[in-house]
Amino acid sequence: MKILLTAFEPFGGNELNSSWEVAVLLPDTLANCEIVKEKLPVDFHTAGDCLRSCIERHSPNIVICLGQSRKYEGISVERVALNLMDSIKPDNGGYIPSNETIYADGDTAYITTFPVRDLANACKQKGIAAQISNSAGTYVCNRVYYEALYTISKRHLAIQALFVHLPYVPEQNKTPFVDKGQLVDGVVEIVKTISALMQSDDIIL
Ligand code: PCA
Repeated sequence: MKILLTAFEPFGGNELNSSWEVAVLLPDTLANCEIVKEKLPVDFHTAGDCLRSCIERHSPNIVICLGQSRKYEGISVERVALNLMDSIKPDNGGYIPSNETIYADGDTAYITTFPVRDLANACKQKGIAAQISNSAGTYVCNRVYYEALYTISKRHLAIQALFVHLPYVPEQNKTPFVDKGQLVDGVVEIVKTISALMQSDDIIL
């Protein structure tokens, strides 16, 4: 199986993005999966197209998108993507959307088909702080998650997608932060759990 794993470039004046710092430390193969990594721009106008072309180029079975968020002290397994772009801060291109729909022909929201509670629990069982989140926000991470779930739904693709938000890493000198190794272990646990699910009959594509 092939996993497309995306993470983001830095944004909002940060020199690093914890999602990419963690992505580069993940192995290229794990639990019978090949992991292909791609860095996405923090740009409302290009991030969606970028994600979609990564899906077309790599034909993955699974898409896992990582992003940075200061909202939680642990790993946040995101359940929902909203058909909405709304921000008070600019993206890296200087754009500030206000209450904009992403796709007029898209659902109000898409929900991942992955069992988010099981994935958060898999992390917790290894002593890694994790929780479910029912909103990936309305900034670029949500934009990318929406693109993944919209594309899968509209094209009837046999792919499943998940978004995972990570807190800062200590090198960023911001709070909340979690040790890089712990975040890597958490994402590894999520990949292992997903791989086991996909190879059992528990998820029917
Ligand atoms: N976090 C932002 C966008 C890029 C990132 O890493 C977000 O939560 O929308």
